[in-house]
Amino acid sequence: MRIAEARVIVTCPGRNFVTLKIVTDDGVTGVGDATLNGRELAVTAYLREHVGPALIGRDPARIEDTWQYLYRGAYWRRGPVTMTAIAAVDTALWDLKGKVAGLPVYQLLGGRSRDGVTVYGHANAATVDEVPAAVAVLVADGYRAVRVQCGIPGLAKTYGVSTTGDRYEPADAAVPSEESWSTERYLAHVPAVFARVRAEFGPGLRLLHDVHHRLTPIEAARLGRSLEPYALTWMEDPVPAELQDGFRLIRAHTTTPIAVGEVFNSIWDCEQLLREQLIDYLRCSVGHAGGITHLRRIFDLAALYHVRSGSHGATDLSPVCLAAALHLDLSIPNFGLQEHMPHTAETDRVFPHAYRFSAGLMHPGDEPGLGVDIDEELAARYPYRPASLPVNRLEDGTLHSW
Ligand code: KDG
Ligand code: MG
Repeated sequence: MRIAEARVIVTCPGRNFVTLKIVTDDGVTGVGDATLNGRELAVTAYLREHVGPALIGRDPARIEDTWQYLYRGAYWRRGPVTMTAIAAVDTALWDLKGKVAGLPVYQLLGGRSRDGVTVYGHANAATVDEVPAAVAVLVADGYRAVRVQCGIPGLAKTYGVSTTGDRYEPADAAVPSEESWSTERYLAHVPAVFARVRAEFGPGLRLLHDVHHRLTPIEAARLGRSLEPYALTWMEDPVPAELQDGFRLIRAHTTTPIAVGEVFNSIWDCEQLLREQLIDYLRCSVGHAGGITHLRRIFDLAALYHVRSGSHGATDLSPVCLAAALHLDLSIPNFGLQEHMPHTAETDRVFPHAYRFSAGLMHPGDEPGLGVDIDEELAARYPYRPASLPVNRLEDGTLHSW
């Protein structure tokens, strides 16, 4: 069996997704997610122009060798575009191998380590008074873990909080829109949000919060300490993670657990944070961190340092990525939590899938491979629409960190 075609499909059923479909000479197919939010066409070109032609004629069973060929063989290593493209190839080859074997991918990874994958949902509200109702919706749906984001008094818009009442979709304009930020207003406000949620929902509900890389280490230390009474499961992306020594400062001041990794794309982004035990959850995704092969290697390293997985699963990761994440989540020993933002009905129709949600848990299903596909005819009805994530400025106009 040989790879005969590597097809890149770009579609926008409500938001943009890029999918790689690998087809063998005897007609077996595998799919991988190649979506990089706001940079979709860069990965599309990388796959179409550079990676796809090199795949033709290769043995699809040689997943590890193909990974090494695309990573070591490219000379230009790492980076989000390269690693998303490699991830798409790797994921598609695991899907294909599962179909050839007649087994779901989680069986190829060693089988189930748990009954289901605990997922967390998103509760977003404009004001503290509206937060309990937003959390209650998720609790009623069965979620046992909830990420809480709230509008900040004095700021017109807060990233992660919908202003329309619709589901939150951050990539909103062809040229990035601009939002404003105030660390002072934010730090003064957040503890009251969690005080309210804990008071209303008690100690049993797992609570999470995403800082979106906006603080300095000492500000993050202060936030973590102020949230300690509310026993969060994690404080996510408290600071931009280029300066990893900075996490020592946060760690020295607070016992609020730290989750990091959604913008990481290689094991080398994680290595110092793991080795120095500076984080508690690692949130890399199959789609952006080199696929199932590389992410499993990253999580194995994390396990040595008591760090659990908490993979990124926002709606800009396609159902193909979510399916792949669920197979990995089900099999690894150090699973922590999986993010789950349900896709729109339009997206779900374009990507028919076997995975399901019930009582706070997800399961990837038992179809051979990943149990997800792309309906190419339907996908063709949704042409690409340029959309970007917003940028962020302080109230005096200074461009600020994500
Ligand atoms: O593309 C960026 C989004 O996926 C990201 O902003 C969402 O932070 C996010 C999260 O934790 O889901
Ligand atoms: Mg995040």
